[in-house]
Order: sequence, then structure tokens, then C-alpha cells
Amino acid sequence: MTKSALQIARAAYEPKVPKTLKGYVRVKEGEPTQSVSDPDEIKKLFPNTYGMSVIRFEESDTKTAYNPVNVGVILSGGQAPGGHNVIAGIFDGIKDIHPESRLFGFILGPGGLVNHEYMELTSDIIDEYRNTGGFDIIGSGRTKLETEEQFDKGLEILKKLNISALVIIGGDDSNTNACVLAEYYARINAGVQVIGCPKTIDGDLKNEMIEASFGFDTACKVYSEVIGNIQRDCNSARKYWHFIKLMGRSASHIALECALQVQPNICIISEEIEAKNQSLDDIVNYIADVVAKRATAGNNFGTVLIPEGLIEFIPAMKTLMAELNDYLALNDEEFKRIKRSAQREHIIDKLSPENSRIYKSLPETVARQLTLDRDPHGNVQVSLIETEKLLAEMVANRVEELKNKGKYPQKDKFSTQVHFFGYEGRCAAPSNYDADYCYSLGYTAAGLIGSGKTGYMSSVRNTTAPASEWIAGGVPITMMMNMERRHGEMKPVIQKALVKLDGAPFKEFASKRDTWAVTTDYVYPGPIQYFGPTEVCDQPTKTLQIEQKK
Ligand code: FBP
Repeated sequence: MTKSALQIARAAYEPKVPKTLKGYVRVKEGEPTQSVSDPDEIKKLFPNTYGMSVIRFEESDTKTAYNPVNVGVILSGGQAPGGHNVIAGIFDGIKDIHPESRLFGFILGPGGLVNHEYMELTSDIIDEYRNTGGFDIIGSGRTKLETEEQFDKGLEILKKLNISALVIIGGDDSNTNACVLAEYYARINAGVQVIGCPKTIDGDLKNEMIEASFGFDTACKVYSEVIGNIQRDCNSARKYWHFIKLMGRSASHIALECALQVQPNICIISEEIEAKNQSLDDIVNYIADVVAKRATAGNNFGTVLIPEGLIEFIPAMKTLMAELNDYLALNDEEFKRIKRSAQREHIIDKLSPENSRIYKSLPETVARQLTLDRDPHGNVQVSLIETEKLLAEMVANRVEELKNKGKYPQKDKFSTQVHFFGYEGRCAAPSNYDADYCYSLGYTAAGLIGSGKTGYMSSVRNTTAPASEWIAGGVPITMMMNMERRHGEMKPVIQKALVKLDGAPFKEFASKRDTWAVTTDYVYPGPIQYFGPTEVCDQPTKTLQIEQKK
């Protein structure tokens, strides 16, 4: 495999870890825990794993003697920078437990466990992947582990390989399923511990005990670098408005973090749109007003950040999409027989008057995307809806109206460029923060296995301090759960963390955005630095810094 100069140099990087993980370690048990809400229901569903205490690892003078342990690992869901370091941390951690411990990776996600596809991860393989981006060491997948049939099938291969602990690296849904699996294996006395690790670039798996999901730091830094470059470009030519959509299927954490890093002219936060019950027209009018104000002041250029999940947070669009889903689920065949050119009119005819009006106002391409692209559950795949084009087109129409009213300079032309940044950031070489954080999460997971825990998520906190002061331990997954309606049924799930409008990062953004809209106060973060002064290389996200007031 040919390697870049950076890859070669980076392979030698030794992740920084909390000092409590360096020598002999002992477990400190905290108080029993409760779920975030619905404790009675959750306790009933998780009799074996409910109420356990939060634990933390502390330095110890004595070494505990352990037997070798065979461990399985699964990467679940979308890629996030640092996954390979989690695996390297688990590997080194279980080798410290006992040099004869072995690590097995299940191929292409949870499906690998069910289908018995695996490989042993030896030190040669692990060394090839230290500090690299991507999940390609074993691959990832989105198969959901949720039925007892799957759990039993998985147990067959775990028993065959003598695996007594499984680490599932995933987002909120995968960790929910890890908890269900831990409970099931505990109930049937399977002799298999299950530990989760918090992953997702979206940043929406976080709470009091999990301060960040890994990958969020690197992905946001990659996006902020390129947005910064675009801002410098648009401030140089002064002729384009850039509409930039950023990944984040649901929560707007990525857009907010990038806004805090680059100080764009506009950033839309989906959670705010929903809370204020705003319509698509409200968003369009807001952007167009800023465009007109800037043009009048001689600044006919700018940047707009748009979170990927926006469309589902606009209440009126949500209602439209729900009616479209229902209609197409029942009339799919009939709809497909209609000539492509007549489909739009057909839908306009079928919808209720209010939804029909909204649908009619959408540009042709977006209207089509809403009727064509559906996932296996029959829902619109929001990531395929080109919100950046939708807004650019609608704002252009609105600017034209403003021009006709003399509220936008007659000599100016409103020109747009559209971008979508998502996949570019998901497999980037992990920043020092993610390299250190991920390795520590993996090493901590090994510690949880060594101390016999199951149903826990690996937790590393205090990460705005130097790594030596980070706090490593474990949090019972049931502590993060509540009951939510999913596909018509009440289910125990880890609460998804959306952007909090009363949280410090959003408040900081909200206090600055009106200034950023009219001035050109761009910040150009530049590329992630892996070698150099700590204030350049080791800074956590602005979100974390603001949350922890550092
Ligand atoms: P996870 O929640 O599994 O980490 O994935 C998040 C994400 O990167 C979203 O930001 C994006 O909408 C989605 O994955 C894209 O999924 P896919 O990789 O299947 O296209």
C-alpha cells in the first residue's frame, strides 16, 4: 500500500491518554443511576442492566491479575474520524490485561456478527491503521441488531471464537441496540459482556456524561477549513453568494460549530426554525433581507450555512412530507405509471389545499426529489434533498422582487454557488483531539471489559483540559434512555441530543449573528494541523470550549 508522507509520519504518533489509564488502575463505583425519564418502564425492560452506577478509573498501586480475554468489535453506521484509534485502544488495552488476549473484528457492521463474517485483528494489522481516518480496517454497515434471532445467531459465532465481550462503536441507535443486546445476553446468562462507544460526526450523542461523540471534532474542522477558503474566495471576487449545506441528518450541531469557527454571514439552525414555527418563506425572507442589506452596503457576496436536516424541522414541510409519504405508500404503483412530466400536477391535485399550495411553490427539482427518493421505511431521504439549491433558487426569486421594489441595487446581480459538505469530512485523518479521545475511549472500553461490566458506554470527560487530566470511566447506557414513539410503537431509546436553544454555544452564536450578517468578519481556520504548537494542534471544538467555558 503506497502511503503519503503524512500517513508515514502520523503512524508514529502516540495518542495522549488520561494519566489514570497509564499505570495500574482501579474502579471507583458511584451512586446508582436513573434513566433520564420514564424510569419505571425502562427498569421493567432492563431488569439486569438498569440502575448500575457510573464508574471511573483511578490510579492504583497494585496490578490486578486477569485472564486472557477474547473480544469482538463492530463499527456501526456512518464513518467518523478516529474509529481506527478506538480499535487500536481496545487492542492495546486488552493486551495490557493479558498479552494472550485476542481481538476479532466483524466485517461491514452488525451484519458481520449475524452472518459470521469476521477477521482476527493482529498487531501487524492494527499498526497499519493507527491514527488513520476511515472505517476500512473492518468496514461499517447500517444493519440494525434488534431481534432475538439476530442476537442468538451472533452468540453462535461469539461462542465459537470464545469471545466473552463485544464492543459496539456507533451512534444513539446502535448504542440503544447494544444495551438491548447486553440485557438479553445477561438475561440468558450467555457469558458475553457488551460495551458501547459514542460515535457520530453529527454530534448528537452527548449528555452530561458523554461530552462529545467522536469524529465531530475532525469533521467540523475539515468543513470549517473549506468554508473558510470559500469565504476568502468570495471576499476576493465579491460576486457570489455561497449556499453551503452541511451534514447532520437531524441535529444542527455541525452547522453551529462551523458557524462558531468561521463566522459566516448566515447560519440556519433547524431547532430554532422548529421552535419558532417558521415557514420556508420566513427563512427565504430572512436570507433575502440580509442579501439586500449587504448589497446596499456594497457587499454583494456572502455565505449561508444550511444544516442537512433542515427540511424536516420546518413544521409546514414536515406536514407536507407526512401527507406525501402516506399518499405514495398507498398509491405508489399508480403514481409510477403517470408520465414524468405530469407527476407534479398529479400530486398538486391529490394533496390537501394547504400542502398543495406549499408543494406548488417548490422548485421543480425539489418537488421531484420529494416524490422520488424514499428509504426502505417509505420516508423521504432528507440527505438527498438539495436544500442548498432550493434556498438559493427561492432567495433569487425573492431578491428579484426586492429589486423591483427598489430595495436591492439595480446595478447588482444576485449570483449563487451551491455546495454540500459531508462525505469529505467523515474519513479525514483524525485531529489530535479525535486521535487521543478515540484511543482513550477504546482503552477505557478494554478497562470496562476487564472489570466485568456490561451495558456500559465508554466515557472520557473533561476533554477541554490537557489529556493527562481527562476522566475515564463508564456510564450505564440505561441512564441515557427514555421512551419514544418509533414506527408507531413506544420504544426505549437513547435520547438524541439536539441543539439546545438555551445552551451556551447557541446563545453565543445568536449574540453575534446580526453583526456577522452585515460586517464581513470571516475567520479562516485553515487545515487541521497534526504537528506543531499545542494551541494550533490540540484545540477542542468551540462548542466544547463554550460549553465548558474554557
Ligand atoms: P451516523 O449517525 O450513523 O454516524 O451517520 C451520520 C451521517 O454521516 C449523517 O450526517 C448523514 O446524513 C448520514 O450519515 C449519511 O448516511 P450514508 O452514509 O448512509 O449516506
